[in-house]
Amino acid sequence: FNPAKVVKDAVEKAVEKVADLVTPPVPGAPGSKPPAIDPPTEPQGPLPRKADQSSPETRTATGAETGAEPRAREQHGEYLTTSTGVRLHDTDHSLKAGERGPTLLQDHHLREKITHFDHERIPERVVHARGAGVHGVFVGYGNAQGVCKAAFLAEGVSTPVFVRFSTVVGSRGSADTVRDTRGFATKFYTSEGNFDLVGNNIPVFFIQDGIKFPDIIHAAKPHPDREIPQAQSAHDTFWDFVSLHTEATHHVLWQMSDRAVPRSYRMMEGFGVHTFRLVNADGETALAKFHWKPKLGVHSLLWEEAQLISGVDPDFHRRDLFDAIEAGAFPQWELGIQVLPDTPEQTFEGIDLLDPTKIVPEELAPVQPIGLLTLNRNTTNYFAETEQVAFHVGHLPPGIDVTDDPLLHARLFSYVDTQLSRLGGPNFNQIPINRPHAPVNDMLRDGFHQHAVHSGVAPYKPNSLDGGCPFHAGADSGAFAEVAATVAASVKQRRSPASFADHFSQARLFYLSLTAVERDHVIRAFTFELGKCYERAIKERQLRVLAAVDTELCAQVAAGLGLPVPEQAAPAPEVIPSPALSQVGKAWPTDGRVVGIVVDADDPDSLNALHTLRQDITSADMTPLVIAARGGELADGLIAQRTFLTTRSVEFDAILLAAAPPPAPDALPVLDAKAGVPAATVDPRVVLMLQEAYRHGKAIGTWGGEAALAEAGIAPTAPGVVVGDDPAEVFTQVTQLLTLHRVWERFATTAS
Ligand code: HDE
Repeated sequence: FNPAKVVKDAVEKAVEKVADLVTPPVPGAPGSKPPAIDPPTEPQGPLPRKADQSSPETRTATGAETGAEPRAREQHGEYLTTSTGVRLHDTDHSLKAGERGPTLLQDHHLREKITHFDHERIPERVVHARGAGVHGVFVGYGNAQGVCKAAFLAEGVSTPVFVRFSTVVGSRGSADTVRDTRGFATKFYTSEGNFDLVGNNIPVFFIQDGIKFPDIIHAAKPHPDREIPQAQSAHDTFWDFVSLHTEATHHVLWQMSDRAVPRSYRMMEGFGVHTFRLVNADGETALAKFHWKPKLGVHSLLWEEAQLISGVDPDFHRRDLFDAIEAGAFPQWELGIQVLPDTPEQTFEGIDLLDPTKIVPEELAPVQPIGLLTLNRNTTNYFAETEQVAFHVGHLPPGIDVTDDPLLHARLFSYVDTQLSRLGGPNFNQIPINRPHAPVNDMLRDGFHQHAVHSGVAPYKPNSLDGGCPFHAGADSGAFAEVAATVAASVKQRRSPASFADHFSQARLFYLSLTAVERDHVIRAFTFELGKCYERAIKERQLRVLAAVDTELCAQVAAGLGLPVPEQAAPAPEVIPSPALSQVGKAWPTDGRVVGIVVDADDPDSLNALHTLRQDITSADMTPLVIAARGGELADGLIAQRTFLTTRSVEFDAILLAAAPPPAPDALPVLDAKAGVPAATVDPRVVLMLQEAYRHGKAIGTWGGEAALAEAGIAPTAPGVVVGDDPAEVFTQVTQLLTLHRVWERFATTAS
């Protein structure tokens, strides 16, 4: 094997393909011949463009074209150059005093290459560092115009968007499926300027006042001495803080629920969290909470699955999102609003709308859909787009205004401030991914990384030298025409209103709105997380908090920790549950689900009917993945996409067995063989796959794999197990099961 030859052959092939596009190097011209020793670096024709390699935008912040060659920064040019466009004939050898001599400082290309590399990283986000971004489009339904004049909500108006999903606590390289809140930030490039809806997948927050944000984040981040644990809340500092700071309790309940381990970004709700103020064309106002409702429903992983995936595929959510979009299964959400009257008290049905630890149950104020978001394009360059995108809760179009939520106000400061150090200066809105699609005509000048070449001499107002430009928009079309809302008290004070002191009623409301199996997950999550703490005093304190939420929850967690159940300090508040908060029991579309098909690579019978079956699965907008003992082509055109070595059950939503494959040579030896136990007849990795899939409540279907079920100890009559002769019929029944996400009957629950 000669890698250099492989590269050379590939290059030659590519050159032949595009020969007519290439200007050949002038033979014998100085610099046209590289050192003869290095075939892959010879100046050659361009490689064909990658299909997905469209260029970043070339528009300036003012909307004009730069005139630059649109593909100027693509990796498709004929010659490698320096950053100033000078052609290079060698990038593999530094300039040395002789073959074995010291490297020379005069080598500009060496220094430029290394210096630029040294500065490739920028500081990761202080929170939400791990993320995945994609492009899409939002189309308004037009029904919100009565309450909000924003142009992008008008009927049929199509607005480009960029969405970044994220975890909160982990570093940029941390695993996707950790227990955490997820960010759901959307940048709408509206005709009236950018609107950023910077939300989460949990509708409430840990704190009521932004001044405490550094406290909650310092507590949740890894311990400062050893920087462990990474991307976890299961440690002493987190539980120390939240057990002392009971306004976090409602968010903590959500964080310990299935919401904190989503099955996919495509299957999460999103929430604006704060109450916003909407303004219509007549200047009338209403208060509103924003919701994103996924078309695929809200679904989660089990905690054990999430933990396994963190090792097996730490990029699980990122991969899932990108693969779905690549396959054309575009995820969709409806944007919805709860519309609430804008009263001087800023409350609704006794709920303080300025308190971000409270929801308004959907049963009290329905979520009304006002537009459709479709995510349909992956990024071209992760750094340029996902890493450099800069959201800001203050990016609001005319018609959407802020309220006096003290959490929101601290955010209004923070999001610009953080970009100054993260993106290195005040001109981050000129970075292509942040550029508005509306014309920009500001008077902001100079600063680090200034990309615009501003003309004119009078970037100030009033002026006469630039003809008085730019002019003010009228109040009807301008943003920041703040509503003349009354400010309640004029005494300067560091205090919260009395209503903010209720820390438990909605935590209890959430818990009681869950089904028994979901409550069981909450109990286990608390028991797991507190079980990872070292300080007994912290666990006991958190148990006292749980006692204030629900006695049974507290008792179950105490039992798991082996600690006494504390006395309940006050009777639990009376609440009316909100069934809309539960994820279980509803049927949803199965689009984008992943179905694994286990086959026996050496049994042609098990491969029969697979072409048709795969077609059936694909036609149902799901992804079939064939799993065999070995990779490659198994039969005519039938490829094994996964092998027993490369996959675990956690990759699939359902498993179909076309056979009971015998142990392959690379399977681990069966440990009991020496003890005289009969050798396994089925590959132990298939047995493990089935046991895990069963334990995780996944649908299992088979025609010909009964022996594998038996070896896994799964009864053919068990709930969610379909045994038949006809693969198509088995698949139909499995699809039915998939609409409920899991076979919930399999879970014995401890919660009543
Ligand atoms: Fe953020 N938050 N946040 N946050 N937040 C950031 O901004 C902050 C809060 C949220 O994908 C930072 O550009 C403060 C609530 C998302 O790029 C920073 C407070 C909600 C993202 C910041 C909050 C969020 C961020 C870090 C308390 C849900 C990721 C990097 C007052 C409604 C955006 C950055 C992306 C990011 C500050 C509270 C959501 C430091 C001070 C509540 C989705 O500015």
